[in-house]
Amino acid sequence: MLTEEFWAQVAVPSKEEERWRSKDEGALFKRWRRTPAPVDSTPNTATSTPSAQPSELLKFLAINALELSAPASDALLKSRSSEWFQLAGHPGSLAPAGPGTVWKRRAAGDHPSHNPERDTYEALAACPHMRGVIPRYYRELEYGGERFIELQDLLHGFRDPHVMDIKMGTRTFLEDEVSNAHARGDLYEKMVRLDPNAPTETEHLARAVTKLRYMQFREERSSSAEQGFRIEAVKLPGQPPLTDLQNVREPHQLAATVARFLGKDERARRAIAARLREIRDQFERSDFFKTHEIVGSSIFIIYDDERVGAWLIDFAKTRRIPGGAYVNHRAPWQQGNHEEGFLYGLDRLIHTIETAKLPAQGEEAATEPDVLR
Ligand code: I3P
Repeated sequence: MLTEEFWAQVAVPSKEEERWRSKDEGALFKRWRRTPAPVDSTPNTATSTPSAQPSELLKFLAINALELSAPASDALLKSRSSEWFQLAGHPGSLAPAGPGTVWKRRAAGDHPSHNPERDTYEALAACPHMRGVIPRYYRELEYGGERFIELQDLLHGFRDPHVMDIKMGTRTFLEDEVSNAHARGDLYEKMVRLDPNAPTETEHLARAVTKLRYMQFREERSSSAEQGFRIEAVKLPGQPPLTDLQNVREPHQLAATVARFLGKDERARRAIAARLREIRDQFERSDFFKTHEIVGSSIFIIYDDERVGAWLIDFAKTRRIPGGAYVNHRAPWQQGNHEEGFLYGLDRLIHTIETAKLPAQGEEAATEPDVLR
């Protein structure tokens, strides 16, 4: 069972947390309550029993308090800052389209002719083996002068589900960052929030760190560097998402977090492990992944009382390996080999899920609603 001491050790106050804390808890909690909405009954979930269930307010990587049957509109897009909470990823990058789809904004800095995430979705959607392990890809579109891709809303049809977002890989930055000497104040601030002693004297003086420095600091401080994955966020039914998991590093901490996600649900554990093994099999056979590095991608896992699903998401930093070289996704990274450790991490994630000790029958599952207390 997870203790408050455990969470006190791993939990880190974030801006998001400060935002929640400044609000009335009761009013905030209402944002996660269920609202019935029309449902598309043809989701491409893995080991699921599709059935027409009331939709949740919890949406694909996001939770919103808006009516989801309306098409994406100015009102929906503009209101994201006050009404949206994303479980992980760049704030404001997702908006509900609906019903059953979301729009994802093109990554900042990407040119229309260089849109790796769109290209990756298109390539994987065209592959009979890979199309089942990603959200359904519909189209690219332009709206209000910005480019989006429209994707299946993975949460559509789940009932108040358990959700976990796991960032994959031992390396979470592109190799270009190695030569990027630009030091950033925002990353320094984030670093200090996690560990005031982490910056060097020079970095303290400059009040800035490079992106490479920050990303490697995050990898080392979390489980990314050692385990090849880190849990970015967990959402349990009826509770606000837990996103302050930056210090979850050791195998026992990962196991405890996974146990909290699974509760006593052995059925979910078995179905999720089977689905992840299926994703691994498809990934290993895929020609696309032999020739591409897949940096900063996530595995997104959802289950409720009836259905289980897991998908590969986030391809903004997927790149073809230059010079026709191959990657195996398990070898250690060296500058120039483009390995990112995705499969190294997936092996360990599957092991963690298979071996996490769940609360025994009759034993109380951890129920702390707020990890920071
Ligand atoms: C961010 C996280 C993102 C990364 C972002 C980091 O750190 O690693 O994946 O975006 O870089 O700040 P944290 O999780 O600690 O908030 P990319 O994956 O797009 O590089 P950014 O600040 O340059 O957007």
